[in-house]
Amino acid sequence: MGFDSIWIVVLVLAVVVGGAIFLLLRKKRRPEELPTPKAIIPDISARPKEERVEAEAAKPPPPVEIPKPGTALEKKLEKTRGSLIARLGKFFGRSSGALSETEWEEIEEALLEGDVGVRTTSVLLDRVKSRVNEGDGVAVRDLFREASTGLFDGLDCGELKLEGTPKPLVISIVGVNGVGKTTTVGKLAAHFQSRGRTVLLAAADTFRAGAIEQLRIWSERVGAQFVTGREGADPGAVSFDAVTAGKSRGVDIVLLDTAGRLHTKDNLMEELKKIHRVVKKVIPEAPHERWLVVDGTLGQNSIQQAKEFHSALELTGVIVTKLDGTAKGGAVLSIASDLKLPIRFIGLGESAEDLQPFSPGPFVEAILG
Ligand SMILES: Nc1nc2c(ncn2[C@@H]2O[C@H](COP(=O)(O)OP(=O)(O)OP(=O)(O)O)[C@@H](O)[C@H]2O)c(=O)[nH]1
Ligand SMILES: [Mg+2]
Repeated sequence: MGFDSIWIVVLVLAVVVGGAIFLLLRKKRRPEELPTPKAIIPDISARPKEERVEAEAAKPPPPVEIPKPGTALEKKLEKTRGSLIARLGKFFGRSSGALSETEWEEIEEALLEGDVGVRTTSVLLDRVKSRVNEGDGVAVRDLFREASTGLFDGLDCGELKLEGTPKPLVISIVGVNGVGKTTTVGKLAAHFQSRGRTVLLAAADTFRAGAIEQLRIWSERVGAQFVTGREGADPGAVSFDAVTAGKSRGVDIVLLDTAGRLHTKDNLMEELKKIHRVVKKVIPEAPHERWLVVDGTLGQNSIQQAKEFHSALELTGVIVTKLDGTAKGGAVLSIASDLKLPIRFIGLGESAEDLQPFSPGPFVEAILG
């Protein structure tokens, strides 16, 4: 091989090696030639259903966004709504058929923590799961909304129809101490008066110092009539006088504000039964309505309480108060479905206008976002 030929070989080698290095570097620098994330995720739509379920379940959930409250009710129920959505929100947009067993368990846990209660949680999950089999494409949120609203089916919730009711209509307000009975009586007076009805308030809590004065202030604030005895007077006698006065004065509605605390719970139930017996001497069908006030911040603890009142007094409705400051609003679902009692009103604050007739649809909408 001559000198020239060696040079030619060296040149050819240099061109080949240089070209190879150039190509290698170029390849590294071209991100578009890397497989795209889309290409990494296999197309699951073409797979059989079982595999699809697993593959969808393996996908990371989208981040949970708690939407800003839109309606006034959403704003008042913000704590309940926030805590439910924080736990359940990541499932809401998903297709119900795509949830794994672990995810269903997570949903169950979230409902229990939201104070929906063991029995109602299992009723809800049964309903939702039975719908899943019908069509696996329905969004989880829609199924829960439907199932939750369904818990109130057959219950005559919301404000009382006042047309054709007896005169006076006697409503007894009962509940343990501090749940908001007196405040609710005041708010109810404002509610009925704004609907053109005359109202008389009876201070039948003569046990607690200050209770009579508290109701008197409410009666003045909302412009309702007021009847009471002296402190320590017999609550039965006060109620008798109030219903008698209501009848003779021709008022539309008499509201009885009763005590929440006595020496024992048995004493309390006996006193309430006695009040109800005594007003029957004036109007045999009275008290026409017996509404239990429960404190919404107590969550599931109020269910047992409500059962005891119901078995002693045959309640006709429930009012849940203080829902404005609690994350336990989910308990409203089980109060209705466990007790099979209509929720009449909900309390959303301390002033007269913070009482709303309860309506299942808007309530469920407000807590599920
Ligand atoms: N945030 C809020 N507070 C409420 C609500 N309803 C009542 N309250 C407050 O709860 C406290 C107790 O209310 P009361 O009406 O005195 O309760 P009660 O059941 O009559 O109490 P006793 O007569 O002692 O048995 C008061 O400070 C009320 O202002 C509500 O819906 N929301
Ligand atoms: Mg009171």
